[in-house]
Amino acid sequence: MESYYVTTPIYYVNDEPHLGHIYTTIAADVLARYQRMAGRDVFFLTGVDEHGQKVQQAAEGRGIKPIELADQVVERYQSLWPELSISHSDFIRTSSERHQKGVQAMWKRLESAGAIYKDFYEDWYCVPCETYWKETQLKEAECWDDKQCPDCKRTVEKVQEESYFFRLSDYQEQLLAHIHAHPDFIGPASRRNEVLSFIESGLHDLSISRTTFSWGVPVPGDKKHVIYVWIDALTNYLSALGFPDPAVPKHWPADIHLIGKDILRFHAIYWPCMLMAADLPLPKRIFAHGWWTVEGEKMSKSKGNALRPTELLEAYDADVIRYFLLREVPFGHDGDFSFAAMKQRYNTDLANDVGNLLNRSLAMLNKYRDGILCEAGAEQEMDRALIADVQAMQRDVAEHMETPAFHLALERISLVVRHGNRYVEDSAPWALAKAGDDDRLNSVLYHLVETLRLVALQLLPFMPSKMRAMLKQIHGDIELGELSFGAQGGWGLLKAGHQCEKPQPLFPRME
Ligand code: ME8
Repeated sequence: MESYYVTTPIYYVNDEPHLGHIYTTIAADVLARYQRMAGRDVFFLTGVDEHGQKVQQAAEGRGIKPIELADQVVERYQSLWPELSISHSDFIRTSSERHQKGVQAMWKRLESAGAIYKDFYEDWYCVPCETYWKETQLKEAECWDDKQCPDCKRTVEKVQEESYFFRLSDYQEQLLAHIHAHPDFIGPASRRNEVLSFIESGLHDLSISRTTFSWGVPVPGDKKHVIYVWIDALTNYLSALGFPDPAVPKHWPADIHLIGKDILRFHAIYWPCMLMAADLPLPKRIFAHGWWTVEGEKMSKSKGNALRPTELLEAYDADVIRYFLLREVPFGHDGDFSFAAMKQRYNTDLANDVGNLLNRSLAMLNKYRDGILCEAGAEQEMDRALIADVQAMQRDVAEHMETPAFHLALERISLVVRHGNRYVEDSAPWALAKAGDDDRLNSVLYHLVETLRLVALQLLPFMPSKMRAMLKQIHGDIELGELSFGAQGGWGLLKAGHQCEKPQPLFPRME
C-alpha cells in the first residue's frame, strides 16, 4: 500500500490551544482521512513542543516544573483532539525518551558530517518570540535605538555565549537547486518565492545550542549545552517514526508538512538543510497556510482575545467548525473569523444546499415509494449531465486535495449539490407522481439518491460524523464499515429494492 505521511507543527506548551492550532490540525486531519479513503497507508502526526526558555520561564512564573506545565497543556490537547474528530496516528512529545534519542542521533549525524562547530556569538534575543536578531537587523527595522524586537516590539536582551553552530551557509546552493528542481516543494507559490529571495539574500550559520537554560535535550558529549529549539523541534517528524532505528524509517519522507506561515523559514530552509547535511531524504512538500484574525483583530496573549476551541464547540458542532474553517478562506490566504460569517455559511451551504437536497430527496422517496429505490428507467440528457458532473467532481476534488486547496474542493462539491437541487426543480418529481409517470419518477429518485451518496462520500473527510449520519440514512440496513473511494465511489452501487431511511434533518436552519 502506498504510504502517505502528513504532519502538523508541534505546538508550544506555554499557551492553551486556540483557533490557529485547531485550524492546522483539522486541515491535516482532512488530508489524512481523504488519503485513507483513497487507499493510502496513512501516518498522521501531531504533538507538542515542550522545550525552551519560554516554557521554562512560564513554569517558573507559576512555581512549577517545566514538565508539570507541559503535562497540563498536553492534557488539554489530548482531550481536545477527539472532540474535533482528529484521527492522528501518533502524538509526539519532545520531552519523551524516543524523541530525545532521535534528536541526539540527528546531532551526531550532523557532527560527523562536519556540519557543526563551536564558537561564540553576540546577539539580541527576543524571549517571547524565541528569535535572535543581529544588530544590523535591528537597525534596518529601526528598532536599534529602543532595542526592540522588530516583530513584537518588546524589549530584546543582549546575549553573548558559547554556542555550537550549524553550517547552514554551506547548503545554500544545494537548497536552491533542490527548490528549483522541485517546483512542488514549497506551497503556495507566493511562499516559495519568499523563501527563494530569503535564501538568495544569503544564509548565515545557525546557532544551535544554549547554555542559558537547561530545559531541553543535552548536547551529546557536552552537558553544559542544550540543543536549541529548532533542531530539537524539527526532528520530531523523524523521531516519531522511530529514527534513528532505522535512519530512514517507514513513511519517511513526509508527503506534506502543514504549517502556518509564521514558521515557514524553519521548515523550508533550516529543516531541508539539516536533512541534506545528515544525508537523509527531504520532505516532498511543505505548505504554509495563512493567518486567522478574530472579529477583525489579531489574536494575542496580552489582549487575551484568542478564540478558544471550547467557545466554538459550545456554539457549533465539530463538523460545522471543520467545514467552516476550510471553506471560508482559501487555504494559504489570511482570513478573519467571525461568528456572523459562520452562521451565514452554515445556513446557505449546509442547511439550504446539502441539508435541503437530502431532506427533499429522501422525503419524496418515502412519500412516493415507501423509501424503496426502483430500477432507473431510460437515461435522459439531464440524468447523463448529473452523473458526468458527479464524476468530474470526484476527479477535481482529488486534484484539489493534492495542492491542498480545501476551499476549491468544497466549492466543487457544492456545485454538484446545487446541480442536484436544480435537477429536482427541472424534473419536478411531484408532477411526475401526479401524472403517474412511474418510470421517470423511479429514475429521478434513483439519480438523486446516488448523487447524495457520492456527495456525502466526498464530504466525509471534512465532516466525518455528519456525513456518516447522512450515509446511514441513504444506506439504511447496509453496514457502513470502513468507506473508501475505491469500494463505494462508483455510480450505481445502490440497487433496485434497496430501502433508504426516512430523512432526519442534519443541518437545521439557524435563525
Ligand atoms: O511555532 N492563524 O508552535 P506554536 C493560523 N512549536 N494558524 C495559527 C495561528 C493563527 N492566528 N496561530 C497559530 C510553534 N497557528 C513551534 C512549531 S514545528 C517543528 C514547531 C498555528 O504553538 C500555525 O500552524 O506557536 C502555526 O504554524 C502554529 O500554530 C504555531 O504553533
